[in-house]
This record gives sequence, C-alpha cells and structure tokens, in this order.
Amino acid sequence: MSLAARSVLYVRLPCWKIYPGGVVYVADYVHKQRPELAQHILDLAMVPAADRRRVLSERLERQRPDVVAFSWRNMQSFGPHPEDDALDVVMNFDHSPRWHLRLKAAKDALSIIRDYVLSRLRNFGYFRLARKLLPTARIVVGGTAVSIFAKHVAAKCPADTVVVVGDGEDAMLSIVDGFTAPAGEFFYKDRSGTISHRARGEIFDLGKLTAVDFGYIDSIFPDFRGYLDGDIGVHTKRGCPFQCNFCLYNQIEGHRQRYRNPSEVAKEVETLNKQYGVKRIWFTDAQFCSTRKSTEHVEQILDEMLARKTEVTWFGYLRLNYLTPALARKMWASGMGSVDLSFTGSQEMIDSLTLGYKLDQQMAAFDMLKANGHTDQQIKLYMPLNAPGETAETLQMTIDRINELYAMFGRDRVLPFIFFIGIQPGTPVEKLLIERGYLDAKYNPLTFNPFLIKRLLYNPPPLGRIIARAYLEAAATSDPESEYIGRATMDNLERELARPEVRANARAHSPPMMVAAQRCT
Ligand code: B12
Ligand code: SF4
Repeated sequence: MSLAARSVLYVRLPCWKIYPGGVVYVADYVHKQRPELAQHILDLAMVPAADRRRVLSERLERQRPDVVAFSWRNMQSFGPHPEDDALDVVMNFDHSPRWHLRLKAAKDALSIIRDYVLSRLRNFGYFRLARKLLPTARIVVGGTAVSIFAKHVAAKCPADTVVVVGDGEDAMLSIVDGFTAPAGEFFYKDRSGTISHRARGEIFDLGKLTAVDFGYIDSIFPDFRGYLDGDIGVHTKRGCPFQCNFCLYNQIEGHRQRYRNPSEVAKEVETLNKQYGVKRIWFTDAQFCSTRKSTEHVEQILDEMLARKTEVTWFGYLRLNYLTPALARKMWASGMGSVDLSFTGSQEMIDSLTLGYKLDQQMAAFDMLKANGHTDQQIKLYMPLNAPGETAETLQMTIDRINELYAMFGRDRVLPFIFFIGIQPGTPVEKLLIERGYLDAKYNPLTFNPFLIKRLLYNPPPLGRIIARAYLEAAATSDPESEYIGRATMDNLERELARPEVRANARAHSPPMMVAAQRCT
C-alpha cells in the first residue's frame, strides 16, 4: 500500500476489562492531524470470548478498512498478588503442607496456563484472520506487550505487518500517510516475509498531546461509555530515568521524562468528570511523581484541577522523594484516593533493588501525608518480598516499618500487598539471575513451560517457604471480611521470624547479597 489510507479499524485485543487509554490517545492524535480519515475502535475485551472471532470477521468484512491496527496490552501477565487467584495457586502448589491442596493447585495452574497459551495463540489468529479477509490491508500491532516483545511478535505476524514499539502516535500517523516516511520505532515484516527494524531517531513531543476530544472518541468507539463508571486512564508524561532492578517501564517508555501540558491534562480530567460523569482517574504514567521536575509538573496539574474544581478520586504510582507539605495538601484536596507505592523497609533492600531513595525520607513523607490532610485513604504497599538480597533481618525491618505505618495511619488503612518480583527481559535482575545460574542464559521469557513460568516468579528458598507458609496460614485462618490477607501474612511472618531456629536456618541458606547494579539518584 503506497497511498494514504482512508480508513482504519483499531482492534483492542482481549484482556481483563480496563480502559484502553493507549489506543484512544493514538486515535485522537491521528484524527487531529488527519480529520478526513475514517477511524473506528472495536474493543474485543468487551465482547464475550465465544463471539470474538465472529464479531471481528463481521467488522472486517463490513468495513473493509485500509489499515487494521491491533492494540495488545498484556502478553506475559504473571504478577500474582492477593487480588489474583494465581498467587494462591503458586503458593499452594509449591508450599502447602497438604497434598490435596497441592493437587488442586496443580489442576488450577494447568487451567491458568491453558488460558495464557490460548489467549496468545488466539491473538495471532486474529492477525491471520485480518490478512485472510483483507489481503491488501496493512496490519499494524502496537501496545505495551508488543513494546517488550516486538521481535517475537513480528516473527509470528502475517506479511505486511508493522509492529510498533513504544509511542504509537507518530508511527501510526506515518502509516496512515502511506508509510513512505516512517516514524517511531518498529519492526516491519514485508510482503516477502523479511523483517527489518527501524530505531527511533526522533523523540515524540508529548506537548503535542492536547486534551483528548472525547466527543470524537465517543463517536468512533461504541464501548467508550461502558468504561465511564470505572477508572479512566489519563497520561501526564512518559519515561522514567530510574532503573529499579526488576523494572522494564523505561524500556517501554524511554529513560527521558517527557511531559504533557498540565492545563491540557487537567482539561481532559475536567471533561471526563463534568461531561461524562467520570469519578475515578488513574494517572497511567510509569511513575506519576518521581523526580524533582516531575513533582513540580504534578503540582501544576493538581493546581489546574483544583482551579477547575474537578470532583474525581485519582490514583497513580508514586514515589515520595520530593514531597512537600504544600503538595501533600494539594494531593488530598484534589482527590488522591490512596497512596500506591513500592515499599521495602530496609535501606539495604532499597539499595540492592537500586530503587534510588532514602528510607528515612520515605518515612518522613508518610508523616507529611498524615499531617497534611489524610483522612481515611488506604496506604497500599507493593512489596517486592524476597527479592535478591532479602534476609530474615531485612524482612524483619520491613515488618517493623509496616508496624510504624499501622501506628501512623491506623492498621485498617495500611495494605501490604504480598507479591514477588517477576523476572522480566532486559532488566538488571534478569542479568543477575542468569549470572548466578538461577536462569539459563538462553531461557525464553515467553515460554509456555509451567515450571519455567513459575521460576520467573522469584521467591526462592529459604525465605520463600517461610513467606508462603505465613501466607497460606493467613488464607486458611483469617476472615477476609475483618482482616486483610497481607496484614495477617505479615503478622504470621513476624511470629515465625522471631523463632531463633527459623532465623538461623534462613541465615545458613541465604544466597549472597546482590551487588547494586547501578544507583539511581
Ligand atoms: C498504569 C498501568 C496499570 C494500571 C492501569 C490503570 C488504568 N485504569 O488504566 C493498573 C495498576 C490497574 C494495572 C494493572 C495491571 N497491569 Co499494568 N501497567 C500499567 C502501565 C504502568 C501503564 C499502561 C498504560 O496505560 N499506559 C498509558 C497508555 C497511554 O500507553 P500505552 O497503553 O502503552 O499505549 C501507547 C503505546 O503502547 C502505543 N499503543 C498502544 N496501542 C496501540 C495500538 C497501535 C495500533 C499502535 C500503533 C500503538 C499502540 O501507543 C500508545 C500511545 O503512545 C504499564 C507499564 C508501562 N509503563 O507501560 C503496565 C503494564 C501494561 N501492566 C502489566 C500487567 C502485567 C498488569 C496486570 C496484569 C498486573 C497484575 N498482575 O494484576 C494488571 C492487569 C490489568 C488488566 N485489566 O489488564 C504489564 C504487561 C506486561 C506484559 N508483558 O504483558 C505492564 C507492561 C507492566 C509490566 N509488568 O511490565 N496496570
Ligand atoms: S521508578 Fe523504578 S519501578 Fe518506577 S517506573 Fe521507574 S524504574 Fe520502574
């Protein structure tokens, strides 16, 4: 296809119901540049599983778009936590003292793996269907999952497919313009099946992302209104300059932080709130508030939201390095619904994970949040338990700090999330675990092998077993109505770690401490 396209069908591939912010930003941007282009969004997450193939083929036949653009969010989605059945399954399978629970876990694990395998195979099947029904249409695939595994995806795509890595706006514009002056980063499988790669030379300026025209989105996306009673994702910036050793967000978004105009962000929130009745916003940045500059940017956005009197509850991943009392007050006043952040209670683990902040500073920031308007909001602690470097002593320090937070905010309001790091491709922790022989250098991160999948969820002995038993005991004995499982788990863990023989055993079998790969500042 060398001519500019006249029509695009965006197909959001199935995942758990979650607002498809990525494809909305792409469609909105392309529309503002090429208003004459006909665009439509079909959201397969909103179509019952049994009907998806039929609905897609009917749409392709009826609409016959020049470009079929798929958006793929999750591909390797194993990151089980207490709100995900998979955590129970993994814990029971490896560590339950009862054989019948282990057997049941093995059965449940097979069904989870089956869904995992099928969802990936079905997605590739949708690409082939598009190629079969529309032999001359250009196929495009983008989204977070693709950004991580682009090369793998390109190898399995039909001919004449562009697999876009990272920001999709400029790449998609160049594709609808005829793909004669390509932009962005992508892999292209040409008509002969040869794959080429274009690295991103230019940087997409996020200042170009004006407030989304939701009237237009509503007109091309029939399921848009089906999301309005939940969390709507709003992006304020892209990129993260840190390198926490387990994280690949900066591979997806880049290391450099790029910002949207605060008043455009606030306008977007205002329109969602006042015209569409949206009450909950998720700021979908890798980190909503992290560096000094991004903290100033956040403050400007909150100032704009306060000036516009938006009435929303908002959420986002936070780091509290540069919090000030004034910003804390604005966060609460503008509707921050909970404090969501990575948490580990020892400076040793913060350094080992290269998280790049001081624990004392983080605890002082909690004090600041408490003193400047906290009422009943939850404090959600995403704890990378038993990551490389964890010892019985560092775990105990984490428990001590959580106890301090209970005293500060009230026990009921603090939610320690029990989760473990997932080893992701290209991260420092992956490199380290290959060096240590925990993983084979040639392992396949997209494997369907259940034992390797389990291994990618890092929770090794000796602490792994102690944590798992504490969790399983909490699941069996605590009442979810009156006690949160993460709190009960940490209590059990504290009791276990107080036993001298448990500590001695943990000490004797601990792997060596991780050497910090790179300190972020
Ligand atoms: C914010 C976020 C969340 C929030 C979402 C809040 C909300 N209401 O939106 C919460 C905390 C709820 C969440 C939950 C989960 N998440 Co999450 N999340 C993210 C995060 C940080 C940002 C995603 C986002 O919305 N970005 C903003 C939008 C604007 O960008 P985008 O979608 O990437 O779209 C851009 C490009 O991808 C591209 N693009 C997108 N579509 C298309 C289509 C075409 C045709 C083109 C050309 C381009 C294109 O262009 C867009 C604009 O530039 C990413 C990591 C990251 N840094 O990207 C993880 C991420 C997407 N999440 C991930 C996972 C695993 C999950 C969970 C499964 C975790 C769990 N175990 O429960 C759940 C699943 C949720 C679900 N229902 O599916 C993984 C997916 C990994 C993978 N390889 O499959 C990621 C990548 C994080 C990771 N671990 O690496 N998540
Ligand atoms: S601060 Fe760390 S965990 Fe957060 S996005 Fe950046 S690298 Fe990832």
